[in-house]
Amino acid sequence: MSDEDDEIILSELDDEELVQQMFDDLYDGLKEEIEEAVRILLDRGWEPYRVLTEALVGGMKIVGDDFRDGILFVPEVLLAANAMKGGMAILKPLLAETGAPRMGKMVIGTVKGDIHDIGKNLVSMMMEGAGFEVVDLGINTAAEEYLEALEAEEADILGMSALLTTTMPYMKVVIDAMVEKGIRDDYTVLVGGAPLNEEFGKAIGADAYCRDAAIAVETAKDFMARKHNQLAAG
Ligand code: B1M
Repeated sequence: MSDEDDEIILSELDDEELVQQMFDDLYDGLKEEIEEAVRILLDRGWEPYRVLTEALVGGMKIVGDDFRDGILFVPEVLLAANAMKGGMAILKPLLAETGAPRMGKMVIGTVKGDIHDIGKNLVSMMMEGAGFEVVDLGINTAAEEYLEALEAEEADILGMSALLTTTMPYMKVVIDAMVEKGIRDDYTVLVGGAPLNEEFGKAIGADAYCRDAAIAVETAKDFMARKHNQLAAG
């Protein structure tokens, strides 16, 4: 760390400056600084969800753009991801603290061949915060692992994440395996990830494409409400 950086005292920055500084620190992969800044914003009364979306996700967008443009490379992006995870770990218990009643159970994982997990982790956190039980299968998840977990966990929802155009078709492999096994209609299938869109979700036979974590929560709630109504009617 340079002398110049030493002079920045995060707690002395106003909110706007602090968020800008967090963008820089995320970019530089400075995990401890990100953790400190998250705590400062929380102390100042920011809602955990606001810290997550405005400071962390906002900062990661800049990292993503420069990665795409060849300005940042994998090692730097890994450090940024690590710093982001440090901030997310502080927010996770707070987002889950809503005390909401159990809404349903979701099995989620990033598909086979894909190791991106930040978005998936965010979805898991937000779902837990909304009262869902989440079984996270991690990254690089094969169709058999999804299917086994759905049955073993008696889940309501399958969530799949893919960040690569080369791995998103694997979602169809999983859904086809469910169809083949005759269990497709036993679960709500939600998919998400930056390269996906609504059309893709429909084409592969998912119930819905979720653009972000907040939409995933709303969509999951809608489907659970429909399921309860059907059960009540039948
Ligand atoms: Co990767 N990477 N990466 N990467 N990486 C992307 C995805 C890329 C778009 C970068 C770019 O070129 N602009 C590009 C993909 C291009 C393409 O396919 N068209 C890319 C590439 C090429 C690669 C490698 C191939 C690079 C290489 O090795 N040459 C390699 C692939 C490795 C592999 O998976 N096999 C690779 C590796 C990596 C790192 C390991 C360095 C790191 C991942 C670290 C980690 O996740 N632990 C990384 C990162 C961090 C990124 C970017 C920069 C950021 C992704 C991220 O975390 N975003 C990404 C660029 C970008 O997306 N702009 C990029 C923040 C996160 C909050 O957003 O994941 O979109 P997102 O999740 C959102 C929504 O999409 C949605 O909700 C989330 C929250 O709102 N959502 C869901 C996501 N999943 C959901 C599931 C649901 C519902 C909603 O289920 C119900």
